[in-house]
Order: sequence, then structure tokens, then C-alpha cells
Amino acid sequence: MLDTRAVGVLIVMCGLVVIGQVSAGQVEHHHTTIQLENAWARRAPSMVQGGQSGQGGGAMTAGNGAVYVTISNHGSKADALLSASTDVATTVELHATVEQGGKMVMRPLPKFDVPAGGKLEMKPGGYHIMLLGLKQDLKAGETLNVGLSFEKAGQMSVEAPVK
Ligand SMILES: [Cu+2]
Repeated sequence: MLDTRAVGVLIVMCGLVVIGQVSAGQVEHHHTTIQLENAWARRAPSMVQGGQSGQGGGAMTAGNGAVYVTISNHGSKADALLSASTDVATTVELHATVEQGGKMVMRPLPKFDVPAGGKLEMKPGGYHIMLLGLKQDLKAGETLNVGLSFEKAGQMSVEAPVK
């Protein structure tokens, strides 16, 4: 005669093994590895025009703007931001600000690398998402929806309050 209690214990143990494998698999999911924080936007950085610090407000037409986001990569593989998009600008570029002959100038980059376990912090005077040819004025209190396209994480989006 079979000991039915022993069989029951075996079945329970097999069940636990299966559950354990499913949990381990979920940890490997990679669409949560990219974290977007501290997003904000503003009208054209004053450095765009150069020269003496502007002649009062309102001189600029349509103009440009910038979006800043802190991107953290919690994954084990490097990722990269390839492009960004928003409805309010004609053209959106990835820019770095670098010093050149004593002046700070902006330079377009093909992508922003985000190393595994690292972060890319955009900020005024550094990396930023450049909005060229604004279709509408950016007013404080409004929020821009910005799409971000990553090499590995794919398409993401973030809400960027205008400051
Ligand atoms: Cu720029």
C-alpha cells in the first residue's frame, strides 16, 4: 500500500519549485530598469543668445525651450536615450553644454548614454533636451508630456512641469 501522506508532501514540494522559478523570472523583467525623475521644462536658456545679459524681457519671439530629466538605469546593461519628442516644439534635439574657447556652447549629441547601475542627470549648463521652434509659449504651471525613446527600454514618457 502507498503512503498517501508521503505522496501529498511530494506534490506540495513540486508546487513550491514551480512557484520559485516563476518569481525568479519576474525579477529579470527589464522594462522597469529605467527610472525617470525630476522632470521639468523652461523657456530658452539665456545662454542661447549669448552677449550681454538680454535687453529686458519679451524680446524673444516663439523661441526655444529645454527639458531636464534625471534618468537612472537599475539594470545590468547599459542603455541610451536615442531621441525625445513633444507636441509643443518643431524640432527636439539632445544637447550637451560644453566650454569652447572660454564660452559655453551647446552641441547636439546622437544619444545620451546611461551606464548600467548609473544615472544621467540633465541640468542647466549640462545635458538637456532642446526644444527648437516652440509652437506655443511655455507658461509656468503648465505640464509638457515628453516622449523618450531608449535603445533597450523602448518608448517611455514623462510629465515635465514648466518652471
Ligand atoms: Cu540646447
